Amino acid sequence: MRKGFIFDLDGVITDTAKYHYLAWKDLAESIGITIDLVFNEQLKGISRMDSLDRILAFGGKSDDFSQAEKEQMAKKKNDHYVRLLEDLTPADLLPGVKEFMAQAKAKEVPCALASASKNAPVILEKLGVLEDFRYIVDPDSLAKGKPDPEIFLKAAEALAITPQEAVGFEDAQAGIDAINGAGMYAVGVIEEGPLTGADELVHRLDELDIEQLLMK
Ligand code: B16
Ligand code: MG
Repeated sequence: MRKGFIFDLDGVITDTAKYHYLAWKDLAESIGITIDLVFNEQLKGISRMDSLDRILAFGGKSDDFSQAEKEQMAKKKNDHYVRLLEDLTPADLLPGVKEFMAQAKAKEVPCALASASKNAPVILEKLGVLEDFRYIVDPDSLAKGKPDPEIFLKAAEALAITPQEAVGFEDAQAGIDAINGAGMYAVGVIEEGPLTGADELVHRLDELDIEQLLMK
């Protein structure tokens, strides 16, 4: 019997990946690295600094910058990303999210957020769903990012449920691997895939029957 839901943000609640991509693409261009949408798939669910490391490795420039320069680059990307978030509204919720969250609320299923994004609280507020989450994991409190299960385990603990009582929702492979590592039921949210290891795949959250999901 499942008792709580733990959601990823980008790709599950809203599509901020397109803004992350624009901001990273600009930053990468400024240091002579060209990234494309295929490469961008590898950045989904990955923390800001780990994303930068992957971009530098992709461009063969892993050893070209000091830690201070890397932090400056990550800040520049984030400032750009935050500007792109300014116009976010509830209309930017992914299809089916509002309906699914309303059902969870009606059935009193507690929800938590397990996002790698340090911008998550601001994004949830702009989307008008901040109140729907009982707990948001602070990514700064984590020793390891996804695919490590830590972020999902922290969320379950905060909801006072066991991992076996939790359902995790993710769009990225690193996230599905984290949910599986935590021993939770994994729902994969896909556009066109591929995503491996999920217990169930959907295109939008309101394809799910909450009663059946709670019985898993
Ligand atoms: P920030 P999620 C992740 O969100 C994004 O998928 C990933 O592209 C991003 O680098 C990461 O958040 C950190 O975001 O720079 O805003 O702290 O999928 O875990 O909700
Ligand atoms: Mg995601």
